[in-house]
Amino acid sequence: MYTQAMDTGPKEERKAVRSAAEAELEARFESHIDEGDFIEAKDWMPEHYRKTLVRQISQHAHSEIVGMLPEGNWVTRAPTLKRKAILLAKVQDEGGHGLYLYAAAETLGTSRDQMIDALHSGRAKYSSIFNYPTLSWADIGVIGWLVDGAAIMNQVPLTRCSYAPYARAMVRICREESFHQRQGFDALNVMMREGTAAQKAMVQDAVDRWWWPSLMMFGPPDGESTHGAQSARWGIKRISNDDLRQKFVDATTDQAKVLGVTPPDPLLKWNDDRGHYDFGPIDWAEFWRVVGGHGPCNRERLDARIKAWDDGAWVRDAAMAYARKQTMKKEAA
Ligand code: BYC
Repeated sequence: MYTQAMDTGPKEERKAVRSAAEAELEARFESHIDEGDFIEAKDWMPEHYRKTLVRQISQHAHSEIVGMLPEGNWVTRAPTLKRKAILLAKVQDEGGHGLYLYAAAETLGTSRDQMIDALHSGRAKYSSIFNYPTLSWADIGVIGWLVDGAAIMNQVPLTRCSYAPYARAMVRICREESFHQRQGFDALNVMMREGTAAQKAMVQDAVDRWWWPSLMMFGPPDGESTHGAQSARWGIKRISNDDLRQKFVDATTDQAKVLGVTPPDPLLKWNDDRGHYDFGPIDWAEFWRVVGGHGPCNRERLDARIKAWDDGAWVRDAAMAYARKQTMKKEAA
């Protein structure tokens, strides 16, 4: 007699067998994580770990390529040939970082087209920092010093991230980012040492506008971080949002003294007991407004990316046609 009960028996057994096998795989994965081992693309991983990585790595990739836009605005207006060559190389590096990161995310089974579509449709995020305008040449120096400085602080721990393809991409990216930070500091240092009073004021104005948004780059406070605890458990994030932010404030406050600029925070003060600088409250309402798409340049940035994607369609088509032709030639030979 054919009954549903008979039908479900073997299925239930298969499910039980599968979940026992999965439980074993999960236990092995957890013990790799506990021992601090790296997870490779072909290793078994829980679906939530995969999704967390795709989210973070693709958002990181989007940040790199959207991050090319505010700096790209100044390539034609760099004050000297030397500064123009440096800026061109830096913007090109950011494009390269985006490509390593898209490639790392692709190893998790998500296609480049899916990631780009998520960016263009507003489903994926990119760093809040790139929704602010670059109003003067000093902004380019400050992006190098503060924005790349914050990026390095956040990204050095990612070279030890448990997912090996991401960790490997980060090693190369961090080497380049440290040059980016140095060139920004150097450009500001020249203006502060040899510049006119107007140039020095331009640097201070840029610091005033970029200081707080740079502190926001590390994400919401630990108590409000949705993914922080789980990502720490999995060895994706090695240092929490607030701890990284504090390290950044400590390092840059001393660098600001060397430069001769003043961070726009009256509460910024060394605390002997803590062994850190205390700093004032961050405007988290502004952060969430920007993350939610309502920053000064969100629309402009997204429109520029979508236009670049549409305008470049013929290049992608031509490259694919060429690759197909090469394959056909090889097969015919
Ligand atoms: N902007 O649970 P949380 C660069 C979102 S590139 C926007 O703490 P998580 C450079 C977060 O996504 C710099 N959104 O998240 C390039 C989450 O929302 P969803 C980029 C942010 O992932 C060119 C929600 O808030 N660096 O430096 O555990 C030129 C709750 O947050 C932001 C990276 O991407 C933000 N700032 O921690 C120059 C580094 N912060 O996704 C320079 C890799 C948080 O649930 N990423 N959110 O919708 C990370 O390390 C982590 O993803 C973060 C956030 C620390 C950023």
